[in-house]
Amino acid sequence: MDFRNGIGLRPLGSSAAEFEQDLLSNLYYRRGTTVESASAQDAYESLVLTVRDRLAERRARTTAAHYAANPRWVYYLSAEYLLGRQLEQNILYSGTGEIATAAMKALGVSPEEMDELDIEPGLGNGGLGRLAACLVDAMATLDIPAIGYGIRYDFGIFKQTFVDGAQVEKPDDWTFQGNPWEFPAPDDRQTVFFYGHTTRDEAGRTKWIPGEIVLGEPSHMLVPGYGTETVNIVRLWRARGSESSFDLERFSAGQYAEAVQEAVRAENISKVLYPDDSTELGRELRLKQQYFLVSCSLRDILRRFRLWGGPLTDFPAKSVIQLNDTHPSLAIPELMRLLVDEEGLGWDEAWLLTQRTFAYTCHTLLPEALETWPVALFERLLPRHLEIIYEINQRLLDEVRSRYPGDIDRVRRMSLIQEAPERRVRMAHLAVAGTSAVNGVAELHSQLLAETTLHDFATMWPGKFRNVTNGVSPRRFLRIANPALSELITSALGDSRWAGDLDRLRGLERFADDPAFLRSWRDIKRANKARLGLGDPDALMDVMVKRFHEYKRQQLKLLHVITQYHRIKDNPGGDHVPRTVLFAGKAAPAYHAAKSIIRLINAVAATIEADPAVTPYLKVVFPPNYNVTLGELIIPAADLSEQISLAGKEASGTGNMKLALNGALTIGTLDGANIEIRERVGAENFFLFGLDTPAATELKASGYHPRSYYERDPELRAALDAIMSGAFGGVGKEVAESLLNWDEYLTLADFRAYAECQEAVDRAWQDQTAWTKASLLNTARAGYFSADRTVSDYASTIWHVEPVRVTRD
Ligand code: B1N
Repeated sequence: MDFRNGIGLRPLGSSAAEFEQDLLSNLYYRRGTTVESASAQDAYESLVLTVRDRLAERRARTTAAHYAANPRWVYYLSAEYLLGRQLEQNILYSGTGEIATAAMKALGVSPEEMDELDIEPGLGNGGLGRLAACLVDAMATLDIPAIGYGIRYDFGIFKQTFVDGAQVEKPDDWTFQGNPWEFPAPDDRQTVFFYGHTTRDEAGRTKWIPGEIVLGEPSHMLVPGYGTETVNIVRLWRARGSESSFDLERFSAGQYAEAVQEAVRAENISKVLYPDDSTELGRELRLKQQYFLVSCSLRDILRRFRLWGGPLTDFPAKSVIQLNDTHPSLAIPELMRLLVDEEGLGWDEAWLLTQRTFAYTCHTLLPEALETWPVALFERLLPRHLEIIYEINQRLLDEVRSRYPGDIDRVRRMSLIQEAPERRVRMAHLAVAGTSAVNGVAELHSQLLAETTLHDFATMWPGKFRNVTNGVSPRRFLRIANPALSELITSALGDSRWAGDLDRLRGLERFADDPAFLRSWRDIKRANKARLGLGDPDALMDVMVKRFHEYKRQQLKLLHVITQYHRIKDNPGGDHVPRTVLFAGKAAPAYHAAKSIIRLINAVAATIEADPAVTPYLKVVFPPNYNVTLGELIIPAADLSEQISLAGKEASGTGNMKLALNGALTIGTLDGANIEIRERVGAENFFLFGLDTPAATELKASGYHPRSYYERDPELRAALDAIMSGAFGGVGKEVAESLLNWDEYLTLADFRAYAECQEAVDRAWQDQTAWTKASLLNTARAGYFSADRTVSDYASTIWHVEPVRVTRD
């Protein structure tokens, strides 16, 4: 028998009886229990193992096919992955839907009950983390040999609760019952150095003598492709104390706590996800996390490369490493260190290999989200990397000086080191210098990057800069999240190929004037609202779901809600369009302004709820703890998608895509991917308002006075006065004050245009047939926003990789 790579494995049965047999066997032999005494958790874990085994078998074949092909691999490095629940997706992808349902029935458990026990790994903050999950899903779907690398945080993104309307954070101990989806791989553990100093040996090679040594232990989660045999993985690193971190001498002397102190310190590195999203945070432990991820992953990538045995000069031909923002950008000096110090390559050769290996995706334009780290911290934590960064910088600035003689200011601007007010390393500059491709995440964003934030680099290296517009998984956000609509689409199009080829949704356009079809479409939306259970399913469901940030302008939406409340109060018998306004999202725990907005929303919701004259027309709901799972429930129920950031601030947005795909109409500014959504769904099916980027820039430059808008606009004034006078339980005065005195994101300047646009929304809603047609056209034309398209763009323009098909035998 040939035991290599799963060859010779007994294939797992595809009948219901065989699936039940395997489930029972898992219950008995892996859970050690019987049907009679099995708990729901036992049933769940046995089910997971039974599904997982089917994917593990595909994984073995994938590995065999990949090694045989010896391809160029994609390595995706990301500090965050928001994978969402695994069970339903893995049942779908493994094609075990029917047999798993039958087995659950035989066991006396329901799919809903099993899903409830399937804990979402919240290893990310928001869009950036969910994008990573959508991209690895699409890479597997397109048969691209790829590994995602990340950190296995013990605690994921905090759980949001409300106490008196204020956000209170609770820890997310997501593995308290273990994680049955995960495969530990302790054999592949790596050693990571921190602190210490550098010396030179007789040959002149630099050696790093570390002050702390930590182990990185990997485990992986399976990432199956849809409609293919490929199963890729996400490999997650967990920090552990090294053997020497247990102090036996102290232990013997009875100093038990002191004996494990070092191990505890080591394990803290992967203890918790930092809950900041596009906001500033410069903590030492975060830099340690970043280096931990990078060091473990690069050693693993090199280990895999050595299995093949080719010369190091072929490393870039066999590996492309995509950096998900600057969080893993230490990979650049780390690869230089490995090539120069450990492999003995010359600087120039190592630098060419490094640049050819890496590509960098930038996800922001906000200055406070561009990472910089104090030089002093670097010097202590990563002394050798700082030397390497200085060397990279010297060569970079030599090039700048020779290209632009005498332009001293340009040298200062482009330096990897910011000098004042404090010396700091600019990670985005490092990422641009050390890669061969830099991309933004929507057309406008990529253009603004090249014109503003990274302008000097784009001028010097124009060929490096690209756009790759984001996308979302059609499986998770349509097929799984919206089963009723998926069925309707499948029956209309004749088959379900759209889920793997989203442009096929175009075929729905021929139903745009079919009254019976439109009625079914509308009935499903109504049923999705009823399923969500927040507010009257016949009311317009107006949805704003995303992290809380002033630039996203939840406060603008809130000012409109207060205005609507006043209009209803002033005209109780008026012809008001009933609306449920849904907010959901978390604020970074230290972001006080964002938390104040949350608290004010909850206070306004309570005031409205207590007013029977208003409740027939207006309801504000704010379900806590927005995450992937809750998104899958809310998004299919939305009629209106709020994408109202100040133009030029939202890099892309991806919620905007998920909502349009589910037939919500967008009310939005010309920001991020909104622009591309509008172009594709058609201007007549999109509610556009507000300043565009040049107008916003000009208004700021010419001196912006928010108070003048307050003084000129009676409804705006009434809304702000109500807050200031304590109409909402005395809550939120700081929100109003900040808007009146500062209003960094031009909320008041856009208020009137927004309110008028919302009136256009109300008018459009009165004609339900026309609305439903626009809804259908949003779905039909959203195919471009599939993550499959995004990945195929990366593959052809940046990665230059080819698919490798995995066959059944
Ligand atoms: O990345 C998403 C975009 O769709 C959003 O527009 C963008 O805001 C988001 C530091 C970030 N940019 N930067 C972050 C996250 C965590 C962190 O610690 C920054 N997230 C985005 C996907 O491209």
